Amino acid sequence: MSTEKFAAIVDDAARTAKAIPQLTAESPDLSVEDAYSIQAQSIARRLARGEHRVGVKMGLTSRAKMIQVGVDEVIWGRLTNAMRLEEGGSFSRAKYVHPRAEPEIAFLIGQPLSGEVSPLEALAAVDAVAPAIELIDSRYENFKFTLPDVVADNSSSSGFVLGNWAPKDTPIDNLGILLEADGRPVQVGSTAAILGHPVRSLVQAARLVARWGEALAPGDIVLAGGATAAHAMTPGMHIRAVFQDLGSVSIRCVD
Ligand code: OOG
Ligand code: MG
Repeated sequence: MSTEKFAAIVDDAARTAKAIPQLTAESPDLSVEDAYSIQAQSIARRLARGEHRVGVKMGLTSRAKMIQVGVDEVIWGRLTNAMRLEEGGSFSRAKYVHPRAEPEIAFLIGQPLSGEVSPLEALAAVDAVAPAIELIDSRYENFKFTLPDVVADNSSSSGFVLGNWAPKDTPIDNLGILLEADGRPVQVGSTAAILGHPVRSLVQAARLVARWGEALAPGDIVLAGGATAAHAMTPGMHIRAVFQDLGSVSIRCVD
């Protein structure tokens, strides 16, 4: 099947919140290269509907995440304005297949960044950092996929919530994180779980976007990847991520 047809399949699945079989079930030879092209074409469909690109998300940048989904390679996906959810607001469970929330660090890019850069160069391009929750929603049945499947599905990206921006020189190398569901702790971790330091995720983001002919631009948001395993959301559930020194960010799941 053509990458264009696959792009329509993943895009329709996301748009209608209907689970689909893995693309690799039908095309076992699907390469990661093909998968990124499917992702780009599926995002082009969103842009054609009026959404616009606001940044990128990194995925599988911590051991906890790799183990949870059984894929151990760093991946990336694109963020659009339609994926941004209001901090302290709510989202409808019906619009997602099986949403999960994970605590992340967000970077606000101030200077263009692309290609091979050092952690110091990456940090120099940052304007601010914020606590964040990413809402991931694999479009595949049972949240099961291979590397090409998840890449084609925009790396499960479906929503994100940003807390308050903090100055770029706020240390973020080893901040304690608590993820609460309805006030009870469900995950505990540290920003150090993100490749040893979240800035390393930004270094990878610069490298990976360049590999696919893109760059990080001023105003872009970069999500560094989940620091803990993700937590499944059910209607009524209130999820809050509390970050040492950075504050907290929350959202509620409704019917
Ligand atoms: C893949 C996306 C991973 C992260 O932060 O590691 C991701 C998935 O878990 O469905 O967003
Ligand atoms: Mg994530």
